[in-house]
Amino acid sequence: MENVVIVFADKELMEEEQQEFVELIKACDMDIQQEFIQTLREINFRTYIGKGKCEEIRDYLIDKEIAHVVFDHDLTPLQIRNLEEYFQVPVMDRTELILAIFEKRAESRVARLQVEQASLSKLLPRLIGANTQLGRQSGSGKNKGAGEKQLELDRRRIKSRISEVNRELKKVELERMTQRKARQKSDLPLVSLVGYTNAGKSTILNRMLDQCAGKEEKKVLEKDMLFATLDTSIRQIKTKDGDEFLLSDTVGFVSELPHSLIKAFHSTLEEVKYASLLLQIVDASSSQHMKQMEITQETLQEIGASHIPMITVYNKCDQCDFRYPQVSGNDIYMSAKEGIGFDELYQKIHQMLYPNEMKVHMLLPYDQSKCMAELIRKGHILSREDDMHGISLEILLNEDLLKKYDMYIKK
Ligand SMILES: Nc1nc2c(ncn2[C@@H]2O[C@H](COP(=O)(O)OP(=O)(O)OP(=O)(O)O)[C@@H](O)[C@H]2O)c(=O)[nH]1
Ligand SMILES: [Mg+2]
Repeated sequence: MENVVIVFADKELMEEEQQEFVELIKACDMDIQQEFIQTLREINFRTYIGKGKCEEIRDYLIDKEIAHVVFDHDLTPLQIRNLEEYFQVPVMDRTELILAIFEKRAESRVARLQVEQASLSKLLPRLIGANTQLGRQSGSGKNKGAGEKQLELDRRRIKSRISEVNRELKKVELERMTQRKARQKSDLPLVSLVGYTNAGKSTILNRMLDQCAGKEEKKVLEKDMLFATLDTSIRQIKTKDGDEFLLSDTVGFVSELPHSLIKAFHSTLEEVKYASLLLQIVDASSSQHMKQMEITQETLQEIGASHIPMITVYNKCDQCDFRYPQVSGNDIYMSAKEGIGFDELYQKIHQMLYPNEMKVHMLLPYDQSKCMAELIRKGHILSREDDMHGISLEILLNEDLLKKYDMYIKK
């Protein structure tokens, strides 16, 4: 664990935002030694915070073992450099903190490449800025200083690594496109879990797998920490009513998710665009859930998925006052942890995936019983009775099936 000092500085200081920042710090295995808070009247373009606060922090840092000074805000390369020079301790801004968490968590090759791409793009402008300043110190022109040469080398290396990583990521996108085409052929609809980090997306996927029985090895990581999931996993779900669909779990959203990260995680987030239905998972027990829903909406817009039909799942109702299980329009109130509300969720998923279905009564003669296979697969049987006349069904049918089996429908 690293010892760090944190700095909150903003025009308005919101307690919940500070709390979220502390969670991010914890997620990065950092131990907070001291907090500094400043309400900013105006931003100092050289150091972001004011001169007095800078002095206070520098005095605190003397003779202490502090690995980083972390700001709950993004800083310009110039501000970072000035602050580092002044404190003589490395400075991290919010984007770098989130990147550091992602770096710790990234396990799959794709996640690693994406994190590397984002870190390098963040690093490059810092080196470019450094050059102009060093250039002045070491005398520019023909006799470049050693420091400057080194910087130019670093910069070139970084640029070539960025192109390499980009090429790798392009390959991944192609692979994913091929997989996507194969999936589309399988004819199963894709449902995507989206929402703020730590809302319970992975838990919901795992509980649904439980209900498909015996798929322990297919489970994904669910954990009480920010950004437990960093890559997209897709699993096949079969409900007890016989519905089958693919369910994808992906990286959670967070406020001010750095743009560079959204760009770098393009191939992961892109999967969401191909879903027929989104399940927005909300941590209903968080006092911030309205704000978190707004952020989810904005992020969906940014990745081009805001037009996809959506069910809003208010999860963790066991920890707050909402009545559950409860369905209200396209909203579901449930508790994934207690396993309550899943039947309601499955029904809603079915309705949303097959909006043009109609409930009908059918009488299928026994000599037509081979049609049952298709009706079981594509229809949604609510009740079945076999008697001397044939098979009586109460069933939901889509438009195609309604036409095809019209002669057996009781009018
Ligand atoms: N009390 C309660 N806790 C829950 C419920 N659902 C999930 N959790 C807990 O919330 C924490 C986060 O769950 P995850 O499923 O990992 O959340 P996630 O949305 O996948 O998070 P990221 O992968 O970080 O985006 C875990 O500790 C879960 O046990 C619930 O219905 N009630
Ligand atoms: Mg997760």
